[in-house]
Amino acid sequence: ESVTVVVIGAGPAGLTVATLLRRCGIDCVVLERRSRAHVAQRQRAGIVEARAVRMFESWGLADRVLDGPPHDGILEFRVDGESHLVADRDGSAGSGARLCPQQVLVRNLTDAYLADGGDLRYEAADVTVHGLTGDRATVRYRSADGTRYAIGCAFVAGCDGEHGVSRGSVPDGVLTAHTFDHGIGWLTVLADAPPPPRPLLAVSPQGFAAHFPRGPHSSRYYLQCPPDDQPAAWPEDRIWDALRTRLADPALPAGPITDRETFRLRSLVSDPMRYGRLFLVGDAAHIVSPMGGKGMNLALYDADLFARAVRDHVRDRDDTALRTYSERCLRRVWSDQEFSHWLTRTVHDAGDDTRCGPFLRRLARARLDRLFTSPTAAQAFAELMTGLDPAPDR
Ligand code: FAS
Repeated sequence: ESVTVVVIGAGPAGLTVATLLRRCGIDCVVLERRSRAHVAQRQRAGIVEARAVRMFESWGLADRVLDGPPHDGILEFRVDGESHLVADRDGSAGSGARLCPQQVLVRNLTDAYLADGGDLRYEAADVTVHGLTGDRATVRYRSADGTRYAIGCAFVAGCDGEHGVSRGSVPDGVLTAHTFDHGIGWLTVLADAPPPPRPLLAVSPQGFAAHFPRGPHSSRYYLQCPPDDQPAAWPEDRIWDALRTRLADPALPAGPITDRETFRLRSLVSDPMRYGRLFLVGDAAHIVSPMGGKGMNLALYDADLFARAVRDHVRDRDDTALRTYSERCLRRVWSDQEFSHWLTRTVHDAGDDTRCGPFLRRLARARLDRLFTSPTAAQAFAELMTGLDPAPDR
């Protein structure tokens, strides 16, 4: 078998790459380790930022792949129970963010890709990558019935997330991994409980909490916890008590909890995001803490750049975009890492100062005060939330 691109992974990155390539008439195969049912139910991100919405519009895909109401462009910060509404729309003409849960986007991309005749193979096991610096690469895998395949390709899109095989296919010493650990834990909870009218970030002396919409009848909550905490330390009563206290909302309605997990807030950036014929896309290249909702949106950004670069190569015999892919993606990655880091420190240091001390707590409070009172600071915040780059890609 031989195709132009083999895509490893059918999450937001892989399916966006594959769907965009199909739009360009470029042949590709998607190899996904898990079943379609498993991938379709994985609930994570909940907002497609304005830049990504406009990206899908530019490909004529927005109506097919984006569901969910437009985000009204307002975030609520609740500091010690006091509410502050902050715009996260930058005022530019054009579509704003959409409250489209990640699993809905993934399902719609899957349908669009298959409807366009896309080749998507689930339960592809033992994927390995070969010949990345040769004339053609080869991707090998074993299908669910045990048959072994080898696919020749011009490019491999490593869209297999943080624990995939593609980044590991790069020889030692080529990639630099930049990592940061905030020393902060989060308990994240999904519940069939009424969503808030808008995303809510709460700062309290007991620690950070957040309440985000995840569809018309679901909510995602975050609760700051010790970095090594486990879900078992959080029985339902404790979860709802902590949320009502930190969100300063004693009447917060509860609901059946459908998922709970704990994780550490940390970041990872792999540099470069390319090795020969392998291009790393999304979480396979970078991890950002969910603060600011940038993880999935960065995956969509990378996917768009990669698909356009392959289109330029195939249609125009122009490899400029392939050569600059890593540099251009990393410029955006570091900008979003910085924003997420700033927001993470601000909303955590401003609350519980047992972790950071009173001096850093005062700095964080000053940053919030500036955000709530300075139109310039608010505009800078809104620009970063939309993902719209004031200085278009170089
Ligand atoms: P993914 O991990 O989504 O997809 C990788 C795919 O590759 C998976 O389907 C996997 O099965 C497959 N795969 C792995 N190894 C393979 C192999 N060897 N062979 C074949 N296939 C393989 N981001 C936001 O923007 N906003 C948020 O609010 C947000 N909240 C989050 C909450 C949680 C609890 C978590 C864990 C993440 C959150 N994220 C959020 C980040 C998250 O959404 C990721 O950024 C996003 O899934 C990245 O998409 P992909 O790069 O496609 O990686």
